[in-house]
Amino acid sequence: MLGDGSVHYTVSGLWTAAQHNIPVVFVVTRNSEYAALKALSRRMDTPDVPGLELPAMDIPAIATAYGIESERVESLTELTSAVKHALGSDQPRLIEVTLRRLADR
Ligand SMILES: Cc1ncc(C[n+]2csc(CCOP(=O)(O)OP(=O)(O)O)c2C)c(N)n1
Ligand SMILES: [Mg+2]
Repeated sequence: MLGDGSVHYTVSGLWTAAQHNIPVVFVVTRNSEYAALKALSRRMDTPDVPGLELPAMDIPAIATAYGIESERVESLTELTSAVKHALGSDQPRLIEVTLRRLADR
């Protein structure tokens, strides 16, 4: 599992999984923000840090570009079914799950 921001730090993992056909299931939580960094900035009393929004990013398309089958799910039921399907596959897959943003913590 990785966040929609963190996926970019480790994007080469998609390439490795595709090249070696490793049946990893990547589950990406999509909240369209760097929530951890927002929380950190609040804790450090540095409000209005720029660049912490991640709008309009098509992460399943990034997986497709690396040759990995992918899908986007919107509910727990869809996620459960997608993960079960992916775990039964002998190929890597990426599932993006859309999250509701929680109140600022
Ligand atoms: C290579 C690397 N760079 C920077 C960080 C610091 N870091 C920890 S969490 C985070 C952002 C996480 O954002 P996201 O993946 O979208 O998860 P969210 O907090 O939104 O759930 C960053 C930059 C890190 N852990 N590793
Ligand atoms: Mg995020």
